[in-house]
Amino acid sequence: MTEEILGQGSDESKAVLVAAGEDRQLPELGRLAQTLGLRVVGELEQGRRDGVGYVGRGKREELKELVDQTGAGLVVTDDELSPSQARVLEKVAGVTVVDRTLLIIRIFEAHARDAASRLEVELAELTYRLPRVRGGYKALSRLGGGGVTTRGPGEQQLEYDRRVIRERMERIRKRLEEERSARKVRGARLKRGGPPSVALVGYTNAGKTTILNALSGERRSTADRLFETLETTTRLVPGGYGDHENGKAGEASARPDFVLTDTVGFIKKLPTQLVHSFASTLEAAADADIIVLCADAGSEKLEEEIQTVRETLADTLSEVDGEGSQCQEEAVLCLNKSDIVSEDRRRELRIHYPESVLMSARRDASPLLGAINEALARSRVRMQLLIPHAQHGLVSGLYGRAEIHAREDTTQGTELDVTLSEPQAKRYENYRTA
Ligand SMILES: Nc1nc2c(ncn2[C@@H]2O[C@H](COP(=O)(O)OP(=O)(O)OP(=O)(O)O)[C@@H](O)[C@H]2O)c(=O)[nH]1
Ligand SMILES: [Mg+2]
Repeated sequence: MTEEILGQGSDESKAVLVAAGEDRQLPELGRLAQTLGLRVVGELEQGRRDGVGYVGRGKREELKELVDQTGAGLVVTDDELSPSQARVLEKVAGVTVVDRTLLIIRIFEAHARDAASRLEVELAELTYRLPRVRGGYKALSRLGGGGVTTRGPGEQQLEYDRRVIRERMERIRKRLEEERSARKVRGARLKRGGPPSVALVGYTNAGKTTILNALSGERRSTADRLFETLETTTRLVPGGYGDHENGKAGEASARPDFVLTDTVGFIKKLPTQLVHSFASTLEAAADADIIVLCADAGSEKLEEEIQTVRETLADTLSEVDGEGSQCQEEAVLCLNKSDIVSEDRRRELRIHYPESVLMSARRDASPLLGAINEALARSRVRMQLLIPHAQHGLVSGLYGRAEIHAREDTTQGTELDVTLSEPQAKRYENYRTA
């Protein structure tokens, strides 16, 4: 696998990791490296980041020694490097230097399954490559970037290369934009009068796909690798009947169907070039009636991972969806993989996250089903609206987001009878007549 992706000899499967600065994530970087089939043979860190060479001069010398000792063929840094930092580090270490951004881009590339994800990754890579064309940043060509960077050193050639990259980026953006519009139309059609929707979001490897599989009977690929899922998938979760302890079958315990969407996982220090790749995840989250935030209860950085997901959702949504879209908070916090945490820790988690669902999707995902149904029931609000003609945009905004029971155009504006999810209802509160 390594050779396939890195296109190089055996040495380059051995990597030394380097992290500098306050926010260091060496264990996670190690897992990212392993996801690409690399073997971690050494680690080095420093509390301060150096502008010239990522780590200071002394550490750079240490790095050189470590690389020589271990026979590593690759240095992987925990942060994105400027082209000149990469050159400095490469010169000292004498081997290829790959930064966190390129590593994640390569993982996305290896895991992209559908045409849209492939285009997203290509766009991310071109965005990464564009400012690095001049320097002929070695890692790019050696890691299979090839082509454009290796063609020629001449100034004219460089200009030509940049133009080619920009044109390709433009074409990809257009294609993706078209796809996105089509998706929106499709989504709106599905949504009108359709079952309520639930988006499953969370840190990478938290178990989102396992949950989707458990609840929908699907068999999508899950693996103990980061970024296993890159495409959003929506599946119907049939409601059927709940347990009938207190009622006759078919009575009030009937559960409604809902659609569940599995999404791309988030990660700390998400490369900005890849934000676009999360567009459909973020759209799914923005359009869903409720959001389920799924986290790995066994993770040592549980709280940090939950926060990362919340922040990434809030920060990137406006970028992807433009103004006016707002991010809702999760309705359900699901702490998954309870089977791998101790009884003590489970008790602690129950105290710390009293509202959460602590469960193991591997064993039994039904506790989540109950929580989702309750949240859905809470989240729907029926209301009558009068929207003045001047605010007509708000009416079209309702299509795809609301169940519309009746609509009438009057001289004052548009009168509507709708059922909305709670966050959407807040937006329309000013126009409510009943
Ligand atoms: N022990 C245990 N492992 C679980 C549980 N749920 C999921 N896993 C494992 O955790 C790993 C990741 O699960 P996925 O469902 O692929 O996680 P994901 O959130 O979809 O990950 P990405 O698609 O990479 O973002 C797999 O090896 C699963 O088998 C659980 O309840 N208990
Ligand atoms: Mg997944």
